[in-house]
Amino acid sequence: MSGFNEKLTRTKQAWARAGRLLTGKPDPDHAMRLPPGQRLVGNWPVLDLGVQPHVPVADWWLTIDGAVSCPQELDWAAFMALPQVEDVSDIHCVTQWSRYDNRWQGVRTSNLIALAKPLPEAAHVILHAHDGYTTNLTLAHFAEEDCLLAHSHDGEPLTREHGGPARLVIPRWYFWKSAKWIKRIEFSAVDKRGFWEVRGYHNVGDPWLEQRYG
Ligand SMILES: Nc1nc2c(c(=O)[nH]1)N[C@H]1C(S)=C(S)[C@@H](COP(=O)(O)O)O[C@H]1N2
Ligand SMILES: [Mo]
Repeated sequence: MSGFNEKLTRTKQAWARAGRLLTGKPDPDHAMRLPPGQRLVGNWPVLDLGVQPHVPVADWWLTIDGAVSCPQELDWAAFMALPQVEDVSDIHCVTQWSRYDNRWQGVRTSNLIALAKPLPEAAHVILHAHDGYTTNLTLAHFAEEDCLLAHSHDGEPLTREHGGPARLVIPRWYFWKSAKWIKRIEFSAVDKRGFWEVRGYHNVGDPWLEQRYG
């Protein structure tokens, strides 16, 4: 992969090594709405690797493959023909900003899972994006009912900077798990650490336990 901002990546990798931003106390009971070490923002920051792929819906394809019995190739029309839902959730970014009440529209990941029919050994999911970004999570976490493949936010099509035309929304984990510009969902028997996970970020990323790094 190439084209991403090497300097920015190295800086964040160094922060992970130094344990920077580890400031709060774990709150596994969610006694507060704001996870430890986070601050609430009113705007919506944009985070990427220094490239924002342009993917017209006419050229959009989603591959669902790996350890599944029914691999899928969905074009935009097929994706939009799936049952549509709305879900409101909070964003918690590892760089310490949180944003409440994000109203997402899209298709539940459970719906995509039902289409692809993972094999019994499929315990992990790896998300692949058009900018070369990857991130990994367990199938159980990917399947939570608040996880969406979203095409809209507040009723408006997702902008390019926020991952349009379609991105994952995985609200229970730090937002680096929510891959923008998604092109492939790979099911796997074995775990494969993603872009930030191999650069010092935590493999799980629970904001309530402050699993930023490790
Ligand atoms: N494809 C891709 N997805 C990505 C990223 C990225 O660099 N590339 N950054 C992640 C990180 S670290 C965060 S916090 C969120 C940011 O989403 P936003 O820009 O819509 O706020 O996207 C995540 N998904
Ligand atoms: Mo992030």
